[in-house]
Amino acid sequence: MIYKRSSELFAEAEKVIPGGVNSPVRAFKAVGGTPIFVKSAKGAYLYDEDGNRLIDYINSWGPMILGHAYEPVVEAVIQKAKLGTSFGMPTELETQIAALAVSMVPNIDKIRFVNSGTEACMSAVRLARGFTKRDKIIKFAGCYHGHSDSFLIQAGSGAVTFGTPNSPGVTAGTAKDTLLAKYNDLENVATLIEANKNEIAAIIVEPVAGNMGCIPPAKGFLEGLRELCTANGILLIFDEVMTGFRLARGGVQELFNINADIVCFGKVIGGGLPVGAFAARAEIMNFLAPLGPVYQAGTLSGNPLAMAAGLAMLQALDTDRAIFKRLEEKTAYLGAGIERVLKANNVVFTINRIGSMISVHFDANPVTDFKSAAAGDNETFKKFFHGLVAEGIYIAPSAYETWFITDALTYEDLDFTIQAIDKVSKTF
Ligand code: HOZ
Repeated sequence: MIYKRSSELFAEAEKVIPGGVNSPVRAFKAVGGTPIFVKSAKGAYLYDEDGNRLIDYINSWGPMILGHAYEPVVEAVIQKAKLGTSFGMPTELETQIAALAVSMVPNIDKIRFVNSGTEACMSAVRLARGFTKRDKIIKFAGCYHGHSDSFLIQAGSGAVTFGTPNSPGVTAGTAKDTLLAKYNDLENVATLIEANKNEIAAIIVEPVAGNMGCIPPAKGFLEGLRELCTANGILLIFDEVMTGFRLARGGVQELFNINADIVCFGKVIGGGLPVGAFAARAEIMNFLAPLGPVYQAGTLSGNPLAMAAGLAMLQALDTDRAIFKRLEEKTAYLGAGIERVLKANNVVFTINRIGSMISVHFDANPVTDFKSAAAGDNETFKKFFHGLVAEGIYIAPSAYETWFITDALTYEDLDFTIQAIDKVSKTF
């Protein structure tokens, strides 16, 4: 594949945008080379500025669960745009998407829309602090809840990819209120709670981690967190930015039948437009301004184009009740195929998979937390990544990211991908 135009565009971008990108994980720093500039996308495919076609396994880091340029979403946005793009006043559309989301997700009465997953998690923590009148939170090493100050402590995703899991710029005062626990280790969480009795407002967790590769919760982990929270007056926040409306209609709460106190959304809920949301039962949500004392706001929150895209997406997922099973089957097929060819080529690997999330780790040991995720062989990952790009397949340019499977992928696409992985892994 030729990347002449992408290289030129990247050189231009670097002059006026730090690192040439508006979000660090796009910059290829973990794998080397030049970011690919996208011209357009349709269904399961990306088309770049050099005229190459790539099968897409990032899908905008999750939102495009039904494929790129999904017609009902595109049409909804076009129609809304003709009526005005932002008012800073309430619209009926906001109530429609809120009502639909509340009907799809268990255990929530009210939802507030924001503009990103970062905003959702940041606001959820503020709400939890206001509600419990406590300051501290527990987060897990390798979990990523966006780039807000409280979360950039041993964060996953781009933060760890670039070696800055604890970012400069986060004050010591902020950092001291974020306690760090080990994912899938309940004893560790219990010890932290004991050492900070009556001081912890919330435990925030990706109920299926997706920012150190895909790491499903160990048996009993989420149930244990629920029990610890209930016993200690702590709110349990599920960051379902990746998993919400993806692993099940009602997200992980539905999938594992475990109730969180606050749930955060992003990605799929916006249908590819910038949308986040956080939701809870009324008792908690009524603590938000203008009803309650916890302030949270946004000029573009509930923006009509974003709400139109999100509503069209949720309606599609609500209507097609077979979608999550279909996605799971496609992902299982892909996982089994990758396993077969990597084994045949004597590659050391571990595959983690749940629903339509999957990650390939170049290490023989189980990947269950940040430490085991970080043990993967990054040199092999680099060869894997560039080898796949050369074959017309795009995965995330970092070993710490999850692949997101879209329903637009055909079994022919999956077979093509498995064959490409066979070819590439012979060169390791
Ligand atoms: N939160 C996304 C998945 N790790 C990455 C998006 C980004 O940081 O650009």
